[in-house]
Amino acid sequence: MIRAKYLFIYLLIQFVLEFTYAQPQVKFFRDDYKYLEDTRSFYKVHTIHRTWENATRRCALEGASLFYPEDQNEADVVLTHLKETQPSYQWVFIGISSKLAKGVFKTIDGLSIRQVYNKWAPGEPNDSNGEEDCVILRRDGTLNDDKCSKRNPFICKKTLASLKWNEECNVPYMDYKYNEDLGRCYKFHLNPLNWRDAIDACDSENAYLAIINSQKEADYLVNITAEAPKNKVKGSHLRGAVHLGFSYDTSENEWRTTTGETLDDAGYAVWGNYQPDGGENEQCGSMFYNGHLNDISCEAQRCFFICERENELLNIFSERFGQ
Ligand SMILES: *[C@@H]1O[C@H](CO)[C@@H](O)[C@H](O)[C@H]1NC(C)=O
Ligand SMILES: *[C@@H]1O[C@H](CO)[C@@H](O)[C@H](O)[C@H]1NC(C)=O
Ligand SMILES: *[C@@H]1O[C@H](CO)[C@@H](O)[C@H](O)[C@H]1NC(C)=O
Ligand SMILES: [Ca+2]
Ligand SMILES: [Ca+2]
Ligand SMILES: [Ca+2]
Repeated sequence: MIRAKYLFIYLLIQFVLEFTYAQPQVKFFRDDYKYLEDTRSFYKVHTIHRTWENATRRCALEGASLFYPEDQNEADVVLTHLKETQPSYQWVFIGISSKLAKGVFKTIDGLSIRQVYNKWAPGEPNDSNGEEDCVILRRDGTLNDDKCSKRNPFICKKTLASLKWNEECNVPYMDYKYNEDLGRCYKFHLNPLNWRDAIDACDSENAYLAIINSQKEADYLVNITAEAPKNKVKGSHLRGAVHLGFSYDTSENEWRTTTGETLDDAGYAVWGNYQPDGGENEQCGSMFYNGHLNDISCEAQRCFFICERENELLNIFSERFGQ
């Protein structure tokens, strides 16, 4: 009898441990990334061609990194995926370059190319004209050094092991915070960017540059702006305002949100004193730290910004669980 009891407890503990450790992790990162079981990683083939630097940056903004094959197996499975999805692509930039030291090829995470897949095409790398520091992977599986300033397609990669899931906001980005009253998630970005790059940064996170739709939302954005550790950020950037998702529509002669609404229709149009005041030099939107709107340069001024995201609980549920 006593034995049976211990056995039962033992089995119960085993069961709990099994359940905790062996719980299958949901293999979902974002709907634009494809999971490949062979390498237990997610990949996205980017069709907008970019320079090597910009490709690297874009992957980082998506919370991923510029793909390079770790070994023959990964080169094979990713090339198969590339050929299936983009049959016409001849090559992609990969996360290997010799930008730091001529002739010394390193991965973006600092490994020597000798430690990873390194099947150069015959005669490569040849550093043609002394201008080739960035590596491309050709569809035949060979590598070539090429100019970093060329615009090429590229692939971003995220390993399953590095995936963290923000349950409240249903995103793989832990720094989005849910606001219950507004039913939205927000992230205060502490890396100052100009307005256009801020648009791109929010887009990279499947979010959008925040749009104020009510006084309550304005109050909340003022609060998260006040709480953000802004003073810890060094370097020159504009202080006192954060970018928001509206700009001047020169064909309509009107300020409109990035979703195409007038500010009044969107639900908030409280400008700061004497704003807008910049004329042609300030055709993008921002908010002073007190919540009042301000026109700002689209390119010249870097400042903090806030991304916003609907929760889309049901969509994400079906995306993650394939229903
Ligand atoms: C690269 O990114 C920068 C900053 O986002 C942008 O200004 C530039 O136009 C981009 N260049 C190319 C070639 O895409
Ligand atoms: C060097 O490599 C480039 C491709 O990056 C190729 O177009 C060129 O013909 C090569 N040059 C020589 C001299 O082999
Ligand atoms: C903003 O913060 C103030 C003071 O902490 C608080 O009373 C108020 O409810 C907050 N407003 C919103 C919309 O979060
Ligand atoms: Ca070459
Ligand atoms: Ca909003
Ligand atoms: Ca202004």
